Order: sequence, then C-alpha cells, then structure tokens
Amino acid sequence: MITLEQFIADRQQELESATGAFSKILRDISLGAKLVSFYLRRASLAGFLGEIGITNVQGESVQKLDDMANRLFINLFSKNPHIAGIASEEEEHIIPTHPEGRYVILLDPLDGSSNIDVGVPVGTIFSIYRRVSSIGEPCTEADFLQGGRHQVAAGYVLYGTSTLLFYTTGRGVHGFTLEPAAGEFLLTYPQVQMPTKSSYYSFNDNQLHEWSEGLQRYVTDLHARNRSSDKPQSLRYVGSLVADFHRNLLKGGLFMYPGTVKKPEGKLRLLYEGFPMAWLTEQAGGKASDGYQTLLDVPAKKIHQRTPLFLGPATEIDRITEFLRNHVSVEAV
Ligand code: AHM
Ligand code: MG
Repeated sequence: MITLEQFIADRQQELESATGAFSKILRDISLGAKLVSFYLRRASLAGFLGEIGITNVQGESVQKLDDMANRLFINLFSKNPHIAGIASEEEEHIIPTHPEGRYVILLDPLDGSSNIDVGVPVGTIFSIYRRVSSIGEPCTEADFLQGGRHQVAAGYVLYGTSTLLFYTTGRGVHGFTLEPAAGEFLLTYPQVQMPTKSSYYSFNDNQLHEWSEGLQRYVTDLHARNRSSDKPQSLRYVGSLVADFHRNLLKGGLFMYPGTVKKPEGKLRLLYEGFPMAWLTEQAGGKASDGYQTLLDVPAKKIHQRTPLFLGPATEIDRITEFLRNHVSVEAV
C-alpha cells in the first residue's frame, strides 16, 4: 500500500521541489480534505446545513459548509510558508500570504453547493502555479493569471461514498482513496486513463433552446446516434462538477456546461474549475475545450472569469467543435 505522502516523496526529484515545498502543499490539501470530509459526514446532525445569509462575489448564496471549507483551506494555506497567495471562489480578491513563498494556489473549496443539503457528492478543486512575481514581495494577480498550461499541479477531492483525491503534476493522473481508520490517502488509481469511448453524457439541458444552433444540432445528433446504437450512451448528471467529471474520467463520458446566447461565457469558472479539470482530462488522454479552442489555451484575464466547458473523450469533443464551427451535421460529412 502506498500512501499519498510516500508517493509524492518518491517522485520529489521529478517535481523540481528539492525543498519539499510541493509535498507540503499537497499535505495541506489532503489534511483539509480529511477535515472537510469529517464535517460533511456530520453536517445534517451537527447543524452545518443551510445558508449563512450572504451572497459571494459570484452572486450565489453562501452555504455554511461553503464557508467552513473556505475558511479551513485558507487557514491551512496561510500557515504554509511555501504559499505566496490564495484565490478562492468565495473570495472577491486574491489573498497574499507569504512573500517568500514560491507558489500560489487557487481553489473552489466546496464545489456543487446546491447538493450540500441533500447528501449528494460534492468536491474541492485546486490549481497550483509557481509565482512569476519577485520572491520577497507580495504576490500579484499576474501570478494567478498565467494560463492553464503553466499549472504545476491540479486536482480535486471528491466527497462521495468514499473520499478520493485525484491530481496531476503533468505526469499522468493518480488517484487516492481515504482509508478512514488510518487517516491516510492510499494509492488506488495509478496512471488513470479516460476510456476513449463515451458511455455517458452529463449536461443540464434546461437552457437547450438558448444554446447555439450548432450545439443544439450536436445534441440532436447525440440522441440520433443513441437510438441507432446497441450500446447507447446514458445520461448521468448530478450537478456537482467533481462528481460528474469523476464518473466520466473513470467510465468514459462527456461533460459539458456551455454558454447560452444571452450568457455566452457560461457558468463555470476558468481558473479554479475549468483549467484544473482540463489539465486532468488531457493528462488522462481526453480533450478539453471551450467549444472553439483548447481550454488550456484560453487567455486568463480575471480571477473569477467564466468559461463554457467541454470535457471528454477526444472523438466527442472533436465532434462538438465540428458542429459549433460548421453548424451542420457531421453525420452527413
Ligand atoms: P458552485 O461552484 O457554486 O457549486 O457551482 C458550480 C456547479 C458545478 O459543480 C456544476 O457542474 C454546476 O454548478 C451545476 O449547475 P446547474 O445546476 O446549472 O446544472
Ligand atoms: Mg464551483
């Protein structure tokens, strides 16, 4: 059995981090994950459910557990001398911490807020960069806006039937399961590969009539292919990006959250939802796009920037891109 700590220690020389900085950051993430997992399991008994009565920078109502997870991770990261600054979905501005730190971290502390009160899996998403501003000075927004290709580590924690931590540093995706008795994450999914065949599709089509014509045609095509297939793809969508993505990563499937005609930028956030999931997808052999360009190449301009998001096996993502470009059925091509 290989623990997360052992796994990272064995690979430390691959990660540039002779200082052990990276393993210390990952250790904080795993400690935070264990604590959030503990709170979530007791949430309905301990009165941690419901809203705290304020709206965050995204205009969304903050849940008690959103707030707890946010404070917990910020607390942990601000005590880590290797971290120069933090950006969080729940915080309007970046939080500069240690001027001597070499890394900055972005996170969605508890993703899938609408599912917290109903016991459906939720997650934490993180993305780490090596800072570009001068060491010894406070970090700046530019450190966080380097673009997805500059991530040095990214991953998520899924609080589901078990608590899972999946991450990449650019050498494949590796997954760990929390063994609650030992309090350790153990390696259970080394070198994850997303199946090339799509068995599932995950999207909320409540605004389908507001999607572009090309995308509406893609959905028609998807259903038509399903009708004529011996093994049709099944719909699976719970509305927690981490849970929906995780299923598709292991079983093969498409996740999409497009923009609409009125809101072309979509709902999900580029820096701490799109980029980390896109990198994980690519590292597992899949493709990630905003519908027109490779997601990791989308320029990052604002901390809370939104993006349409398409993640999945290459064939399906290419098909979507084709429909969006041409507005014609590729069936006929
Ligand atoms: P959140 O960060 O406020 O929880 O919102 C993000 C979530 C994602 O996890 C999920 O993919 C999406 O919102 C679901 O949105 P919808 O309810 O519109 O389908
Ligand atoms: Mg989120």
